[in-house]
Amino acid sequence: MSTVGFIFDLDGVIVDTAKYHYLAWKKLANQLNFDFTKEHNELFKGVSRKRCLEILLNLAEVEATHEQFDRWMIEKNIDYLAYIEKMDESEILPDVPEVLEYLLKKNIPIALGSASKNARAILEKVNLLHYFNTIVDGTNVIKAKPDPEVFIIAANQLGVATNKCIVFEDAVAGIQAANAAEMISIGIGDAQILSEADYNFKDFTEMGTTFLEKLIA
Ligand code: B16
Ligand code: MG
Repeated sequence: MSTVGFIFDLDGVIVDTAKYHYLAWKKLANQLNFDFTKEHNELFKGVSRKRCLEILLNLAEVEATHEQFDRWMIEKNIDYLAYIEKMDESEILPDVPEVLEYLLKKNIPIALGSASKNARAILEKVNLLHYFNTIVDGTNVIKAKPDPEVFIIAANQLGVATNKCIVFEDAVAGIQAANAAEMISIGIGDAQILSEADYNFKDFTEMGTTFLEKLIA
């Protein structure tokens, strides 16, 4: 059993897929005659697809049958996947490959802990899949963040004690999930929004290997 394990969220930590979620949700919102803005999209970060649609329908004050709801979920995902299809390595956020390479060289186990059901396909598109010892995503998890389930499953699959896991997250619900799992939480993004995190960095360029060494030690 390795002493420590690292768990990465996907959207907002490894790649910025929020912009594609935004475009796909906006298209659906237009059909519902609702003006979906970037501020609305902030509410969707780290939140499951189903919950996003529930929030959108509430905002738009639209009622849907089960069949309609399911159809909109599928339509949104088809539009989103069309954007994902065009992704490549240029979309990886700064210094992510360097951090993954550093951990790999030190034989530190790495997991993905994401709400997305498209996580594996995205990692394949940007050519990072091989770094991950395990992928825990929206296809394996019942309880969404801020529930710690996703990160606890990841720790178990890595064979690392939960209190020896370090989580990188860009969403408040994700930081809360990591804290609830008693893991070390690292906020990537706005430190004010992610104030519940144990540590904060704007992005990985700000972090440096000295900090990683300290965490591993
Ligand atoms: P999908 P993360 C999350 O990814 C996104 O932040 C969130 O906006 C999205 O609704 C969710 O994945 C589900 O994505 O529709 O692809 O299953 O931040 O948990 O990596
Ligand atoms: Mg995220």
